[in-house]
Amino acid sequence: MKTVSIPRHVFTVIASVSLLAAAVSAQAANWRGWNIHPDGYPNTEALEAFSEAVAERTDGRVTPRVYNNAVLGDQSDAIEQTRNGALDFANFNMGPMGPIVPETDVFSLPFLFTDIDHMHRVMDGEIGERFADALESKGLVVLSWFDSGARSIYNTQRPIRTPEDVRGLKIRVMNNDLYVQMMAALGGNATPMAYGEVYQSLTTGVLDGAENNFPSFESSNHYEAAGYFSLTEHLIIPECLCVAKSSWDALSEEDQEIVRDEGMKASELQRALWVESSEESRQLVLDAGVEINEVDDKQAFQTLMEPMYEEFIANNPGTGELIEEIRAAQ
Ligand code: BDP
Repeated sequence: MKTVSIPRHVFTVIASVSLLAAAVSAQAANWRGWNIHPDGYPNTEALEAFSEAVAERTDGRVTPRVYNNAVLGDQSDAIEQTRNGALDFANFNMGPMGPIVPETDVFSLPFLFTDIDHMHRVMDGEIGERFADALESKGLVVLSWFDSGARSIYNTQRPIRTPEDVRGLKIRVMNNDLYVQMMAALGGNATPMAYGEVYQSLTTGVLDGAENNFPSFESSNHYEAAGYFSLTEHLIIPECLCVAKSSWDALSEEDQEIVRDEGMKASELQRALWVESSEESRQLVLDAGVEINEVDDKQAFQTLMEPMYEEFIANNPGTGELIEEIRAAQ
């Protein structure tokens, strides 16, 4: 057999070319991003602006792409997929985050924040950093916090003015046991269900109602089925723009800085768009014939939900002080 001798320098060249190729491919990260909302929703716009800016500023080393309408799975699945690096980034609500990162359960306590500004003060400060650390220890790097307004109850049956009006209604909630407790406190029956299944359940009568903010009530078309929107405003829940820890760790320091900076900008954009979109959606559903009512005695709702706090604090030692700190940031 004839042996061909290859000069040593050829090996060196081949080795360095393949090293280079490996380095380049390790750097070119095609990020897949999960998004539950449709085109045009404030969060979608912010995620898209983030993706474009990151691709541009990293010269294509990181190319994020957003998949809308939860096509990559429902929210609880997507949280797991992002934690294990199957997905690279996402916008998550802290409601369904609770079962995975228990520290975030505190946000699912009704009437915790008095208004959006209060929520911003908490999330943009030192307390917010503590939550970011908790998420990071579970594999999610928080770039910034998004708004999701205040959630109110809507249904197909009647306006909710007092807690008695909730009695017996089947209300869809997000995936977190605290919401089951919350609805039970009002005498309603909570049904945890994936967001994407709610529309049909409302139209077929499997559900009487659900609870959400105006932009989601509108963009999910739930308003077509549920004609009564009652401003209970019982939950103000922050959302994160999160990156999978493994995707984050694979970035150079320079790229991490770009991604973080664009994450912050995405949140500024989302918050600005949120204000406009909430008003537009309110008007749109009103024009479509939805009856919107103020709830004069919110205290009545709050009083019934208050025992949730005692139980929560008893089950989660240390949270009493945290709740006090959050309230003090009012
Ligand atoms: C929307 C949130 C989204 C939730 C959805 C829901 O932005 O993250 O999944 O409500 O109710 O307002 O499931």
